[in-house]
Amino acid sequence: MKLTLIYPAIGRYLDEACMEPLSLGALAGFTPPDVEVVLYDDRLEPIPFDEPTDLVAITVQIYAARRSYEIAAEYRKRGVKVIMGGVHATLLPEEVSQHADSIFISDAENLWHEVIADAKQGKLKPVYRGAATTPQPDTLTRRDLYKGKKYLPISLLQFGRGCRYVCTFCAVSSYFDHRHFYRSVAQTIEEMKSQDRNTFFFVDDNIVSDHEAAKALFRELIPLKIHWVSQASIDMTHDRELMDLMAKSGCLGNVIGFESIEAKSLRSMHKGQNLKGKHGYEAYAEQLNILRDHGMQTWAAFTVGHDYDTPDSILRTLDFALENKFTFAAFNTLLPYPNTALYRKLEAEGRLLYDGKWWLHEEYRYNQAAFRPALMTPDELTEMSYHARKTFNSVGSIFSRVWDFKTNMRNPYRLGVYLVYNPIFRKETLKKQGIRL
Ligand code: B12
Ligand code: SF4
Repeated sequence: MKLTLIYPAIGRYLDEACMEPLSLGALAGFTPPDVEVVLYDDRLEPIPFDEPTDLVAITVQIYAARRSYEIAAEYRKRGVKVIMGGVHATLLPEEVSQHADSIFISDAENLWHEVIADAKQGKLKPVYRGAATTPQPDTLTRRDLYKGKKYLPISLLQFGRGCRYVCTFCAVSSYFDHRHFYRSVAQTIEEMKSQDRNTFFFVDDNIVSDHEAAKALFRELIPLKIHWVSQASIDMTHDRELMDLMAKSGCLGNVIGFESIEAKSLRSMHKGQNLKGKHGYEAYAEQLNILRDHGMQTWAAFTVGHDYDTPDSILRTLDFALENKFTFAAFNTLLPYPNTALYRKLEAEGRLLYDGKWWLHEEYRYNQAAFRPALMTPDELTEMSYHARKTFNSVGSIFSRVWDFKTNMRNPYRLGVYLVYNPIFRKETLKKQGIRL
């Protein structure tokens, strides 16, 4: 039997700075060795639709949903069975099942072997219900499938998945029902040793969701002398032992969801964990000092378009990011992902645009507002969020943000990270704005 794994692009966007698709490498790792497996990454190579195969497995995320359905249709036209899984298939199975012979809900670890057995007998079921679970127990990622493709030189892996918090806009919180699951430290280290790089991206939704579990991992990372990045919630700064271990274990920095600098906005999105009982600015000042003292090159993530946001508050958020000389920052237009509390609220208030299904709409473009914001027009939100991204990633900003001797100028390696990745993200910001999905 031959299995073809596909990672769809967003629309027809060709990505010059792609990372290895961990979901598919993991899936290949659960596949019995007698099955031939090939992988095509639509973001960087053409898909050979006419190449013979027995089953096509596509991972579906919301931005790439339209493209995923196009790819599925090409294969099904040729009589090849298609199974779809991933975040979007889990959060919106009714939609995704219209485009596939079979859909897979939730994590695949415990049930993928059944899919393969059924496919071998030509008896694929229409729906498989997996369950949120520990990442990749007793299996390794099939990294050989990434060879020869132009991925960034960083190895992706997962220690944990899920997050204990309940931010109203977050698809991960819905997918995992605010639970988290950890792989054993021993198996995580084994995965790291099974490949040849020493720079890693733990794609955990929140690597510090459980402080003690994170500390156990960080202690074992210290002797490996590696560099790593991940995603983490800012309340980690309240635990000095955690921060010390994080720095000693080679952490360069984390994506941190600041989302907003206004306390009332943070409370309204149920992200009070960012505040530590204080007002936005005040809490962040203290937390940022701790991050800087530990040399963290922070990727600050903001979402703009919350109910208290105005064009002015977006400008203040931009100033905050520039003043703090963040290594990287994202100003994402707040988007209602299906099956989240935010989606349900906006739907109930009649504020959704594009018939409530922006990800399928012919006229929707990447990073556009998809609902009516409370205190500005949708166009103002789209423009201001692009203005913030463009300004933060301008050449002048790249030049002025570098001057931080605790973070970006801490040593030549840190400076290298800053200088290599900032121009890449600048190019991507300008190129991706307004593309078709
Ligand atoms: C790492 C990551 C990235 C990396 C990309 C890495 C890469 N390979 O290119 C970066 C930082 C670049 C990134 C970018 C973006 N990301 Co991202 N990303 C993630 C993250 C944190 C982890 C994904 C991962 O690798 N998980 C590890 C693997 C092993 O787990 P998995 O993907 O869940 O797969 C398991 C199951 O779902 C299932 N499965 C998955 N696919 C399939 C397919 C089949 C057939 C089957 C049977 C099973 C199956 O099996 C796997 C094992 O159990 C997720 C959060 C999350 N928890 O999913 C967000 C997430 C997927 N990203 C998201 C978004 C929005 C984006 C961006 C669009 C952000 C932006 N505004 O630009 C971009 C664009 C991505 C793109 N498609 O081009 C959203 C998607 C929302 C949604 N409803 O679909 C998520 C869920 C984050 C969130 N909090 O909302 N991302
Ligand atoms: S802290 Fe981050 S991962 Fe956790 S629920 Fe909030 S947005 Fe989602």
